[in-house]
Parts: sequence; C-alpha cells; structure tokens
Amino acid sequence: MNLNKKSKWVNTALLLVLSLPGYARAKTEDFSFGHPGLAAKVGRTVKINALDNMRFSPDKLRVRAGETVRFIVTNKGQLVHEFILGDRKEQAEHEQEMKRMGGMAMPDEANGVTLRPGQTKTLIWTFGKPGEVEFACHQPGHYLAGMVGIIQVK
Ligand SMILES: [Cu+2]
Repeated sequence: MNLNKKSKWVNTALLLVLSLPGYARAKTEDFSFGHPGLAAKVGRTVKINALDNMRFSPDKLRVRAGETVRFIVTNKGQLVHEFILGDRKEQAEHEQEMKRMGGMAMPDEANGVTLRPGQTKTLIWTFGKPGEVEFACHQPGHYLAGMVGIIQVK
C-alpha cells in the first residue's frame, strides 16, 4: 500500500468513527452519571428484558463507580419500549421531549435505545460518581406506570 492510499484509508476509517451516533453525541453532550463505554473496558454484561406489564426484569442493579457495563436489552413484549439511562433530571427531560414529539419512536442515543417488539440491542456504559441512575421507558404513559429500574452506583 503506498502512502497516499494508506492515508485515504485512514481518513475513511476516521470518518466512519466520527459519524457513529454515540460518538457524536458523546462529544456534544456531557452526562453527569457517566459516559458511553468502550467494549474493551466491559467488566460485566447484564441482560435486561422490557415487558408489556410496564416493568423491566431485572429492575434493580448495583454497580461500582467507574465500572463499565454492557447492557443487552430485549423487548419481550408486543409494544415499542425504550431503555434510557439517566439520573432523575435526565429522565424528566426525556419524558418532556417524548411528550413534545407525540410519543414517536426516537432514534437511538448515546445513553439509550428504542426497541421494537422482539428486538435486542446493546448499550455499553461507564458509570460515574456514586449515586442513583435510572433506566426507563418513555413511550407514552410507560414511565408514569412505573417502567423504570434503579441502578445503585457505589
Ligand atoms: Cu415501555
């Protein structure tokens, strides 16, 4: 490979990385409760099911501050569900945003995914300081119906 070809390849690879939605979001938004994690840093994988009875299973989790967790989330129901990581403030903002948007399915973000019935998605997150982080669904009425889980960060 000559130098010119090589630098073209590097540019293409760089463009690909920069255009990943998680990366773009991570660069433009700071989260108080951690940041998107790297696959190489994953210390634990947790499987979570989203259910039509407006619950996640499991809905309680303990992690260490600084721990990187791979969440494998499956929608076991017939309805669309979300898995959004965030502190109380972030959840309140997302709830308002969904109300404004009329409950449409939102594109995936650095801290959350939308799941069609039967769909499975993965999200890697590195937790920040000790405290409480929620994972929640903001499809219309779901959060208020209790579709939220609690992560204790120690
Ligand atoms: Cu839901």
